Amino acid sequence: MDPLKEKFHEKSVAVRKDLRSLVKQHGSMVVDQVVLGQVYGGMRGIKGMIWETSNLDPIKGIKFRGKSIPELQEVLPRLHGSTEPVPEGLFWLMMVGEVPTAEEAQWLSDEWERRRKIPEHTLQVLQSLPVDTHPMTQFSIGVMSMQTDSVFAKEYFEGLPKSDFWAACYEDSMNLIARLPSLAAHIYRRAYHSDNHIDPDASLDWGANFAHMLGHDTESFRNFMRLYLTIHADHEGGNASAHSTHLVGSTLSDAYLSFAAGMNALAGPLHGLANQEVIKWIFEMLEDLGTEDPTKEQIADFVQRTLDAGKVIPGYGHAVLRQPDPRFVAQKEFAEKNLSDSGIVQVVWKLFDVVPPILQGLGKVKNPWPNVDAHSGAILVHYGMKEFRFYTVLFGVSRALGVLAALCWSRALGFPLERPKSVTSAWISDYIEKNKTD
Ligand code: CMX
Repeated sequence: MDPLKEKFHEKSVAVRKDLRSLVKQHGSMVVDQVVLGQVYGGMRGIKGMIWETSNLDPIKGIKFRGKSIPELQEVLPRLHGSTEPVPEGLFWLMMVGEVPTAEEAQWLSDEWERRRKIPEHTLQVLQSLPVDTHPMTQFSIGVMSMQTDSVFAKEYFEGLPKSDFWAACYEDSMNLIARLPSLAAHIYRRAYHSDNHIDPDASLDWGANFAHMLGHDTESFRNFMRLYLTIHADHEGGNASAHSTHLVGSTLSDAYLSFAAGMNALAGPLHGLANQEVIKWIFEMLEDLGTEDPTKEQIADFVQRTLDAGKVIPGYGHAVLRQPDPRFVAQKEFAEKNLSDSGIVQVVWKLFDVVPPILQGLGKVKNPWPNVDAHSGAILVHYGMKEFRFYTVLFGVSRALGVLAALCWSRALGFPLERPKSVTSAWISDYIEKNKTD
């Protein structure tokens, strides 16, 4: 057994044992109450699932195994002289709750390189699609096409006992994560660089090799990719991509099927697609205003016109957060250090000053602050990666780390089929009638 698998098994067996007695002892304890507004309001805030890998606080933002993004930047290993920690370290942390050593992160990097090759038929499937098929659609189809290699699906068919589900899920998750940068880079180079592909460099870590295969191969961009792939990885379990992966996974669909479901959720404009929408909207604004360097007054006018047209301001607002997203802040700090003279980045910073008071003024937006998607596009444009329809795929590659680590935990802890209760509006009316207090 490989070292991560062994450690994961040891940790998860211990947690599973504790959990059994915990549920036995306290299974009927009330942990939440649900009000009608939540039933009609997208189930916001209802505590109804377990997600071991990360937790989201409305004010402090995301913590991965209890560690904030600045703390991760302190403790996670760097490889090959990188200025940013490598995502391998975060995956290890999410899997076993321990910060890996540089040697352990390097082992994982080598392991993903060993598992990296995507099947030939996946390339053929992609080739059969119109080249302008949205990259997220291609990504999801590409992931689905690799399901032929699912260890879980094969072993389940052959009668795998429940106690070994976790091990097959681990193999699928490791293989899938290892392959995603190659799949994504293939989609990118096919769509935007005349099918001219770049061979991987086996000596590089996962994020740097991805930058290399995309063809934006400076040391600075490699570092941005390492940061990007780390901070987008997980955002607790209730967000749409995580929850979709979890829900589909709870039917014992394998990691490929479950992750593809999550990617289809990420492709929605209220979720991950917002990163493409942000930069598209910024470009429209610059064109409309006829300048690359708009004043704050000009920006405020365009923001107001967007709202008057009945649209949302992409990159702003969040279902849980009530402060600027620490993932936005991490990217801002990276940009301040590495590309503070970039014009497009400065537009993002002006938006940060202008948009929140306008949204606050509407009196209905619960969080007027920027989310993760408000910043990334401008940095990518600065590095020459201007094909914004591709941006959500980058998010998807990163999101695999969190949702697949969590899927391994769900299998190891033996979580059951997810099946919440729905009611009809007629039931609600009846319930109100019966429970009137006056
Ligand atoms: N611009 C304009 N109006 C906004 C807004 C924004 N950025 N954010 C919220 N609102 C509006 C909502 O549309 C809603 O209006 P109605 O009552 O008229 O329908 C009202 O404010 C209340 O919404 P909320 O409770 O503050 O926000 P929700 O939890 O319902 O939605 C989110 C959260 C992210 C979907 C929403 O803020 C939004 O649409 N933002 C823009 C899209 C975006 O950036 N999405 C990316 C989120 C991060 C990610 O998942 O990647």
